[in-house]
Amino acid sequence: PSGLDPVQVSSFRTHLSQSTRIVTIIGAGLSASSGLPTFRDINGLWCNHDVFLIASPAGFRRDPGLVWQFYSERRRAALRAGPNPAHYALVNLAKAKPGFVALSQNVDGLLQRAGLDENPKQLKLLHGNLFDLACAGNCGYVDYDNFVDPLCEVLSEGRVRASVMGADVAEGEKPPKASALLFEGIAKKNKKILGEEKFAEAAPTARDAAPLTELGQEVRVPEAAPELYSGIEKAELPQCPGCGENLLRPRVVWFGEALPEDVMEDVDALFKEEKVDLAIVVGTSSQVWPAAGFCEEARGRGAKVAWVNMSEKDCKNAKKEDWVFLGDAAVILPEILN
Ligand code: BJW
Repeated sequence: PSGLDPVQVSSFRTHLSQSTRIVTIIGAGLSASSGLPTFRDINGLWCNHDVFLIASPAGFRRDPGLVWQFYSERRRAALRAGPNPAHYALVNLAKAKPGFVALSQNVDGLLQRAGLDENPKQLKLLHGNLFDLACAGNCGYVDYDNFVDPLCEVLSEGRVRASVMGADVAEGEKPPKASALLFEGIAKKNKKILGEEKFAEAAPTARDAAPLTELGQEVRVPEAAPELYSGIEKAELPQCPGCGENLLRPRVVWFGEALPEDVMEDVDALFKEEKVDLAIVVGTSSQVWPAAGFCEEARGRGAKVAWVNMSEKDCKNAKKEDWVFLGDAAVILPEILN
């Protein structure tokens, strides 16, 4: 039992039953109960990594081996996991409501495996998919639904250097991080762009990341400590069969990269519509843009908003008229949706 307030659940369900256009904004918390770590929680994926060493084009150029090791582990973990009751609750809702659409930041394929990809209009993948590969250059080669594991010998299970996944760090000890170096470079640049005063006011995440996209230019990744290199040669990594010149990369959206154009067109069209009845924000820390802005876009189209999250602080943008359901999405969604 979820322990939710029955009055809240009942008023939500009444509104749900009257809603036709329903938008869900989805993050990593949806798959937490499937055993996949989230990004920013205490034990999350970034815990032992620097975001920009892994999830940026500059990070990939710096050490594609490190990035590929990280994504190989993620592919394996996602394949071994299965959809949980939260995924199935969303799929059931999608079947009952043709106007349902999921805007998902997740790349793990679990919503598709639960059955949501039967209607492509109902699933928009904002940040790509771990199982699509693309040329890291410009040749345009894409390999969809590639579930091969390992993709090459050097990416076999167990070959991932322990330090990459943080496993060789003794308990209570901090893993080696290049963030000081990395952020120093980025921060210096931002200070120059923003000016001392604005820089001091900016949130740490915005100080570190904003110029990546706001100015449409890339941050140079400074040299990181030697222990943060994978030591893997490019020749050992998956090569693009399209051009024979570049590496393949996971077709996910990294910091500083634009979201897929077709997906953004669909999202723009959605928020130009006359009316959205209901927005449900599930398992996201709402820190990453542009997805972080979608809830307010929906509100601007008249939507009532519901939040489903383990943490109250991640519902900080909730207004007093919103529904806030705190707890595990895998418990809450089946209760409130089906
Ligand atoms: C549970 C639970 C349970 C746990 N039940 N809940 C404006 C201001 C400042 C910066 C920017 C800005 N606009 C853009 C930027 C820059 C940047 C950005 O947002 N930076 C921020 C850090 C500030 N954005 C971008 O760069 C984006 N691109 C872009 O804007 O392009 C513009 C452009 C146009 C033209 C040319 C060029 C550019 C791209 C963002 C890409 C993000 N990529 C990643 C990696 C994807 C691949 C991969 O998976 O590895 O996407 S980063 C990572 O964060 C991943 C996630 O999808 C994303 C969101 O994370 P999410 O899902 O919210 O996870 P968590 O861990 O943060 O939260 C989990 C939540 O679940 C928590 O709330 C828990 O409490 C909860 N939870 N268990 C319910 N059981």
